[in-house]
Amino acid sequence: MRINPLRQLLADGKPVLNAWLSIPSSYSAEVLGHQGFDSVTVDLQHGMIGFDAAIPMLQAISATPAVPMVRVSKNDYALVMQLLDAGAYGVICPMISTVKDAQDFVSYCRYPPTGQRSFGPARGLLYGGADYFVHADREILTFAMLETREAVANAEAIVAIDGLDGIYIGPNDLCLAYGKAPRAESDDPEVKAVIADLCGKTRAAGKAAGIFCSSGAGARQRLDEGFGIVTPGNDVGLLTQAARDAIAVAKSSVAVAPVSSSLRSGY
Ligand code: 3PY
Ligand code: MG
Repeated sequence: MRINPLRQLLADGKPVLNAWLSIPSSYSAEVLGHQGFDSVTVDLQHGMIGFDAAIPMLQAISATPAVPMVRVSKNDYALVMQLLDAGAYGVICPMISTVKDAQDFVSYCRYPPTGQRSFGPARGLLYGGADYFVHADREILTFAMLETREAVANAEAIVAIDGLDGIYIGPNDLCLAYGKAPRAESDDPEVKAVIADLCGKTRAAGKAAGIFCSSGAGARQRLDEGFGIVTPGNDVGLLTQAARDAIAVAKSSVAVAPVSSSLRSGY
């Protein structure tokens, strides 16, 4: 089976940069997959993406060096399995608040006797290889999103669960849980302390600590704080910022540095 390079990067303490797709386009997926990200996540929770749109996106990512991942819309047996069968090599599951939530999620991703994943790997076989079934439990990564007060209270027990590879903090929902305005990089001392505590507990358990960020600078800051897997903004955020920057530069009368040669064509 094709190995999952993220597992090694995380084990070696090397930073993992994970792109995040909310535009339902195989072309966007392919473009981002070629930009140097270690993985590309198709977001079925807040992205404008359903299962049928996710399939060509996973196919497109498969044709790039990046590892195809998904964020599911909820902790759902059928949906998690369908996306694994569609070739996802990692699953990020939102709103995991209890040990039972996390155990259920992990069990959907693992074949019996460890879990309750049903057999029918479809695209998983094409992407992973003929021996997919033998090694899938080893290669497929599971990340629980901790983003509620209940999750914070249960964090130590959740990160200790066998088969859970790591957490992926949803900082916006975490802000809401503490009565604060949603911000990926909130300055609120209480939210900052909770995020640092979750990161520390996850690392102490030998698991990967991931977090959603709003920009490259935000991602850099999180890596410096000890996170191992970060998302430097989603596709819409990157596109929006790039468009605004381009407009601002075009309107300014100040001479600017030339764009890099690979971008000169405009593509
Ligand atoms: C959050 O910040 O809550 C997320 O789930 C990121 O998408
Ligand atoms: Mg969230």
